[in-house]
Amino acid sequence: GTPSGTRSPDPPERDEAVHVKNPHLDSLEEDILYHFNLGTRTHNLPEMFGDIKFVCVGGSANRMKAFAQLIHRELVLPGDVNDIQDICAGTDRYSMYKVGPVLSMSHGMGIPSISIMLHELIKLLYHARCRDVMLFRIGTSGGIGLAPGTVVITDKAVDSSFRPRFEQVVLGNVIVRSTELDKDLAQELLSCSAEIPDLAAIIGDTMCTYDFYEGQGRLDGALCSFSQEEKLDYLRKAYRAGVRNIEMESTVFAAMCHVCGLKAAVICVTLLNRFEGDQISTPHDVLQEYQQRPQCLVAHFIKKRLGIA
Ligand code: R2B
Ligand code: URA
Repeated sequence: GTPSGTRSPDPPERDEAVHVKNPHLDSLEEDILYHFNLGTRTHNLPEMFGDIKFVCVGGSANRMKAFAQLIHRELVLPGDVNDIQDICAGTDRYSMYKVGPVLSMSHGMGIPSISIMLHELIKLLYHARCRDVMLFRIGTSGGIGLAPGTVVITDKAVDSSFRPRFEQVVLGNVIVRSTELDKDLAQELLSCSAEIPDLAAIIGDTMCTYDFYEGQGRLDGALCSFSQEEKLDYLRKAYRAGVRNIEMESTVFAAMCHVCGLKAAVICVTLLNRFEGDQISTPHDVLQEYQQRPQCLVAHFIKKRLGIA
């Protein structure tokens, strides 16, 4: 594989190790994962995390706790589901739960929040010497031309101009990174979805924005500088470009996983059809059930990979 010290723009050759792309890291005497309240001196990361094979991330801390409990039940692990502890309890930035080979972690809302979390998560997997790790983002989104409740497995994560790229400002310059995701993994997830009753899933492009309101063409924010017709025009253009849902983290998630040699997938349920409106008016219990759909799909995938489904 590529030595971890090179600063190549290319992804590493496919091997199972987790790569960090930072020549300075190995000269650190101690690496403090500040937002996790973990560190290489204070914690034995290989012992705590070395057996992780599946990492699932999602915006909300409660949802990721529920996912950890679901995995605990589905994998029939020893111990009480109610005893699962937040490993990041020492900080309220993120929540982290480990159940067997599965790590379930929250990332907050938006690119800056998930980006900080991914820097520290990828370093954690590297320090723990994990191998063969897959990452999943399970989340919510606004659908374009789909029945609410549809699960979208992302083909390409695209920016607000429908380009499969993520721009990061580094020392005042813009660096562009590819947002390619693993096509085989997306297909495998789609096949899994067919085995779950009443779960409609498709593969499509996912648009990632920096805002929930104006940034997603909503007419109901505190500010709005465009008309209903202009909004619909933009959503129609997105649809024609292949976009089927809109959320706020997929491009940086895809870009960082790609550079570090991690297989990754994005699975988001649509809460509404944006051609029909902007407000999320669906009853709470229906939304709760929608949000379980990506969790069920990834749980089923993990069970199949582990040979227990
Ligand atoms: C989906 O839902 C959140 C906004 O409501 C955001 O984190 C996202 O990507
Ligand atoms: N999350 C988003 O980012 N947009 C939506 O419309 C719904 C959930």
